[in-house]
Amino acid sequence: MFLFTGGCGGYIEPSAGTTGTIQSKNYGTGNYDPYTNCIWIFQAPTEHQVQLTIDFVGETFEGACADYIEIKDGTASSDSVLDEFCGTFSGHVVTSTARWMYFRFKTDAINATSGLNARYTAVFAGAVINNISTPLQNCRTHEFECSNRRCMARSYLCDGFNDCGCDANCDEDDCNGLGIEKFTRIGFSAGIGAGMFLILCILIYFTDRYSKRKALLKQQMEEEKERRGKRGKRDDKKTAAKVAWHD
Ligand SMILES: [Ca+2]
Ligand SMILES: [Ca+2]
Repeated sequence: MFLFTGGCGGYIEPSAGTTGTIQSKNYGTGNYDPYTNCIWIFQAPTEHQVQLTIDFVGETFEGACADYIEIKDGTASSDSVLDEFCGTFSGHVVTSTARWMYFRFKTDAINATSGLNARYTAVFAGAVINNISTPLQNCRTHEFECSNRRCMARSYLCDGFNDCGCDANCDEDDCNGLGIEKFTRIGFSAGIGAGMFLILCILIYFTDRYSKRKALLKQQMEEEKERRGKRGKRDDKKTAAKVAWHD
């Protein structure tokens, strides 16, 4: 039986007697992409190891790896290095110590070549390997589980960077193509909303102040009118009294 796994990164369970293939983008028809970060996690059946046979052409620059393969002896980037290489390899065989393998294809910003073609299978090793290396962990409730079974903080979702190391059902998938722009747009909208709210508050403040001032003036005018009315009545009584005395 033969399986082909396309795309960038994923979770694969190889089995004995079955061979599958993973490839970098455009393998056989062109060059891989810049800024590639593809991570495959393999889990073989109990008492089996993961085995890869790798064909690879990756860019080197001044004797150092620019685009490279990194293989860890477990499921996490923190596990011990099993193999790491760039340049040209054909039929390069790598076997995990235990049931798990972390496989990463990473490239820089410029210059690409034909890339990666690797065949995977599971080989029987016996019970001796079962408790070696890091078993696959379940993600915690506050984490996002990538399709390659890596666990990622939810703050890494849709931030424009491929943190999971895969493209389908991963942290930058289903973001409506917005990435960082989405947050810029949200920030811009929030800024406009806050500005409009501030203007509304200022308008309410001055309208309320004007209404109170108008009511106070009206009250003062009525009080003054009332005072003048009382004073006028007193003056009329005095005048009437003077007239009576002269008479
Ligand atoms: Ca490159
Ligand atoms: Ca991300």
